[in-house]
Order: sequence, then C-alpha cells, then structure tokens
Amino acid sequence: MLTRRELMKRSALGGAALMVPRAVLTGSAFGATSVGATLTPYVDPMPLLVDNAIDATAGGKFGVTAALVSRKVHRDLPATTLFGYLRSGGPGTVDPVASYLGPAIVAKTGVPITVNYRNNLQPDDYLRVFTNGGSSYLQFPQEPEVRIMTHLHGAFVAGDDDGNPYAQPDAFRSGSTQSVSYPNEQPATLLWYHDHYMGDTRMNVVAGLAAGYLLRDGFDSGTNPLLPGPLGRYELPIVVQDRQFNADGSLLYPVEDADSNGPWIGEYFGDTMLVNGKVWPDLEVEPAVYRFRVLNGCNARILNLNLGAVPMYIIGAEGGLLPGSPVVTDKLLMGPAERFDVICDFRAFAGMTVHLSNTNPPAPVVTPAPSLTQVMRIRVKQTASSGAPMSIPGPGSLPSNGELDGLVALGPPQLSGGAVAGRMITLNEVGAETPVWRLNINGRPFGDPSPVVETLPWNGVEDWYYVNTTGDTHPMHTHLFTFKVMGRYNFDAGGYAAKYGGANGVPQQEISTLAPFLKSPLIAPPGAEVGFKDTVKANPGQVTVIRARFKLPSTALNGGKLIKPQRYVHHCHIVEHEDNDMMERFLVSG
Ligand SMILES: [Cu+2]
Repeated sequence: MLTRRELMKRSALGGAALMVPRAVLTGSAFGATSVGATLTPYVDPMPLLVDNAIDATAGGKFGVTAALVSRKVHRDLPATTLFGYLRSGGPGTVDPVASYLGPAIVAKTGVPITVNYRNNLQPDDYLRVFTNGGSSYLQFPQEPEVRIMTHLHGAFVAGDDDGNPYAQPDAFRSGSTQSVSYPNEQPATLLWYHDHYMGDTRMNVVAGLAAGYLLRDGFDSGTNPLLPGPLGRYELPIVVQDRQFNADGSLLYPVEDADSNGPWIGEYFGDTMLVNGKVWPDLEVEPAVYRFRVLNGCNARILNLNLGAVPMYIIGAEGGLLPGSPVVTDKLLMGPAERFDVICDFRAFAGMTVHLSNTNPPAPVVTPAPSLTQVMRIRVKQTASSGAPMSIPGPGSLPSNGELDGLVALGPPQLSGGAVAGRMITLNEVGAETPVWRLNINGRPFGDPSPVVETLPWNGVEDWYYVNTTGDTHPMHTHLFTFKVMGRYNFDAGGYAAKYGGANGVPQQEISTLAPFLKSPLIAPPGAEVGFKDTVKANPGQVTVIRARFKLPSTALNGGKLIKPQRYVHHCHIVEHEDNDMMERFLVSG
C-alpha cells in the first residue's frame, strides 16, 4: 500500500525549469518569482475580521462553504485566487469582505451548535490557485479533485465531529457536506478551523482554508470590563501567516525537484507576512488598552513577535485564560497553531508609531526559516475615545483553574514510574536532504499498513515524553485534549538514537530508558506556558513532557457510557510535516 505521500511523489509532473531546489527553499532566497521584496509595506488597513463573523452564541445550525475566492492581499498586487470558507446562503460565492480568511464563528460555552461544511471546490481548482505565474506545475492525476476535511483546532469534540484522518480517512469530496456537532463543553478561548485532509493539508491551508472560532463563557463574556472589548474595536484577532506571491498576484508555493523530494518541500516559508489576510498591514489604535487574540497561522514558521516598547501581558493561550495572573512579556514565541491572548498597553504612546515585528526564535528553538522581520505598523492616535479600556487585569484577577491544579498535584514526572503513567512519543526524520526524506512518530509512518494506534484510557492521566531526535523544533498538537506543559529535559539525542534507533528512527521505548541520556534536571516551562495548551514546541536536544487527562465530551457518550471508542490523531503542526507522516492515531476507550 502506497502512502499518500508516495502517491503524490509518483504523480508529480512539471517542467524542471519551474522546480525550485531545496537549497533555495531553506536558504535566504525564495522561489524565483516571489515579489515580496518589491511590495511597499503598511499601505493596507488590517482587516478586523468581524464584518462577516457568525454569531452562534445562541446555538443553532450554521453553514460554511469552501469555494474558490478572489481577494486583494496587497494594494499593488492583482487579486489572488484562493480557497475560502464562505458563509453559506450569502449572495453568490464571494462574501464582500477584505480578507480571504473565513467567517469567524463566535460561540458560547455550554451552548452546542451544528456546522455544515460544504465542499464546493471543483476538480481543477488546485490548478487555478497554484499556477506559478501562469504555468501549471502541480497536477494530481491520481485524484483530480479537491477533497477537504475541516478540523476545529483545540475543540473538545467526539472523534466523528473532529475532522481527522483516522476517523474519516476519505475526507469530503466536491459536492459533499461534513456535518459536525460542537458541544462547546470547554472554557472560553480562541480556537480555529482549518483543513485537515491527510496529504493535501499543506495545499488546502496555504490556499486559504482557515478561520477563527471564538468561544465565550461566563467570565470571558465579551462584556466583562476586566477584559478589553468590544470585539473588533479594542479586542482584535491577529492572524499571522507568511506567504509568497507571483507578480500576477497568484500564490507561490515552490516545489522541489522530482529527483530529490519533488513535489514535496520540507517546510513552506514566505517572504511576506500577512495579518488577517493583508500583506504587512497598517492598524490605527487609540492610546488605550487592547486585547490581541494572536494566532500563528503559518504553515511552518515559528514566530517570535514583539511590539517594541509597548507593554504586553499574556492572559491566555490555547486552552483558555492563564490561571490567576497575567504574565508580563516582551516576546510572543509561537509555533504554528499556537495562540496567545495578550493585553497590549498603548496608553503611553499617543501620537507615536510602533511596529509589530518578528525576530528569529532563540535557542533551544531551532528552525530553518529565513528571517522575516516586518509584520505590521501600528499608529497610535493622539486621544482615546471616552469609555476606551484603560486598565490592565491585575495579579490574581484571572480565574483559578482547578483541573490544572489537580494535574500539578499529582507531582513531578517520574521516569522510573510513579503516580502518573508515562508514554514516549519519538519524533524522527529519516533520509534528510535525500529523495527518501520522510518523517514519522515512534518509528512508524502514518501510512503504515499496520499503523500505530495509541490506546488511551478514558479519564486516565498520562505524562507524554516527546523525544525529539531531529534537528528542528516541532510544534506538537494533540486533538481532543489540552495539556499542562510539565517541563523539558536537555538530553543526548545522538547517543539515544545510536542506542535505540533503526532504519525508521527511534521506535517507542520505555520511559526509563531516557534516564542515562538526560543532561539536566526537569526545566520548568516559561510563564507563557503555565496554562492549558494544545500545541507545544518540542525542541531538538530536549525531551518535552506534557500531562493530560483524557476526558470525553457528552457527544461521545450515551447514558454516561462510551458510544464507541473515539478516534483522533496527534501530530506536528508544521503542515508539511503532518502531510509527510509526522502524525499518529490514538483511540480513547473505556
Ligand atoms: Cu514537525
């Protein structure tokens, strides 16, 4: 049985002149025709992403249609043809909005909703998006169609509602509809929905299939005076994505030479940065206090954002608000899919211009991304409107979190076995820089004929040890559950791989095998990681330990009993990596 990756490799067509060698992709240069360097920054206003939001706070049924769209991403570029999520039932197929990002769904904890995602993308639509300046270079003769599957990232949902390639490997063909129930049985936070069709995720996501899902609850109600609002005025979604474009406005996604990995590339990095769908936009704020809901929506880039001298206070991450107190920071270090809920204090900057900028991530994070510094310009007005938010949430003003406290109370991770069971997750890269390059988890590719299925006990608690044997940081994402980052050990990855590795990297081992290779005690996570998360940076030369309880939502149960074992995946969120088998199945059963 061929994996999806191998099918793709066999089906790759295209002229050699249009191929871009890996050296170019991972060096400082980009695809030959990318026009990032020629575009003037800060000429387009940042879209606020509220004009097409779907208010689902009262519950009900909602429709979202995936279809071809045309959007201006920069003043001086012709419109770009992209995939978009559109509100179903609107006039035509194009919502009259500034951004290609789909409609943000605003929902409420405890109020279930149903969403029907319809696939209106047509067989040739890949070739309309990935044209490389007029010459089609991507072809899909094995499957001449655009299949999609929408995953609500960070959602606590039943396996069949999750949108994952274990529960629904065939995904959804053109003309079909994926109908899902979201029970919203989790704390308020920013989730996001995006494509998750195994093997094509990187194409579908870079083409535009992504949008926000904002969950409110009794505390984070949208009107709590402790937290700046309202949405779209003082509470702003900030979705950051790097991309490349051709001079005709078309999206540029380079591919590798067929003799190496073609068409696969290791990671996609852009030479332009988009915020909410515009290249290097401009934002006007008041000298007041803002709440930025920041999402790293890049395919592969690890962001390290700063606001210059503007004070920032992290109040939340993927799993909701941080417990107790805001965390003062001057940087937002975020792997793909990570989110930060940040209070930004512009009160002392009246009349000034500041910038949201990006710098290379510091060690122990390792990434091959070329530098990309500019993100957005922010102009601060002279005066604030009456009633503008003027206070920072103080120490102890955020709710405590009993579940988090309960996990911590179980004590530190015990490599030799203790109160909490341990499970090793090894991250492997095989044949780097060669035609057989591939990735896997626990030494087995996702497409393996007898795939690894991790069986997790319903309501059980485990420590997962991500053992990174590769040279790069991988943002590891778990479906279904959020987790507490327990810490990281420095360790001798080379020595461990030499002892336990094989042709496919290091297979899963007993946790106790790690002890002789550790080079540090457990290093506590930084303040930004004190809350529940769904994505964690697993750095090279480290073992990253997370702890979770495997609860299930009511939609997976009937009369308090499991309807059936629930199917999910966990994976690296560098989408080129997840498409290349850095993903594993897991089952939650009672
Ligand atoms: Cu990865």
